[in-house]
Amino acid sequence: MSDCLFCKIARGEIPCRKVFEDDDVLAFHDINPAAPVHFLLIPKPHLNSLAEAEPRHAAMLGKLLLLAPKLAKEQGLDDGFRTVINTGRGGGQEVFHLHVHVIGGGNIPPMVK
Ligand code: DGP
Repeated sequence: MSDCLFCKIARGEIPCRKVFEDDDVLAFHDINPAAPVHFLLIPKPHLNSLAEAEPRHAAMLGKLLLLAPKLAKEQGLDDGFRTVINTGRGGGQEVFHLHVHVIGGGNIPPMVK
């Protein structure tokens, strides 16, 4: 999607503070961090949200989830971290390119009890 913000970041047209990149995915620090460490993991190919994921996306989704703990550890989050995938307007999603938030390093209260 040519006018998608995260596609532009993935193509290097908008700068970001990169955490990790390979052919399939990009991880970069969130511009508005909710905690001392807050980065986003995105697939490079455009997908609006988790609601549009299909069986053919299984490997990509698995890759994002497996990278989260690896990159969290590299960012110093030895004591744990939170992953969030906001999905759709009702889920608080603002950028409609699937992304996994990885958040930690501060006082993170439980979201659900
Ligand atoms: P969400 O509400 O789940 O769609 O979160 C979108 C996140 O994207 C939000 O935490 C702020 C972040 N964000 C928005 N624009 C930019 C940008 O241009 N650069 C970076 N690094 N992050 C951005």
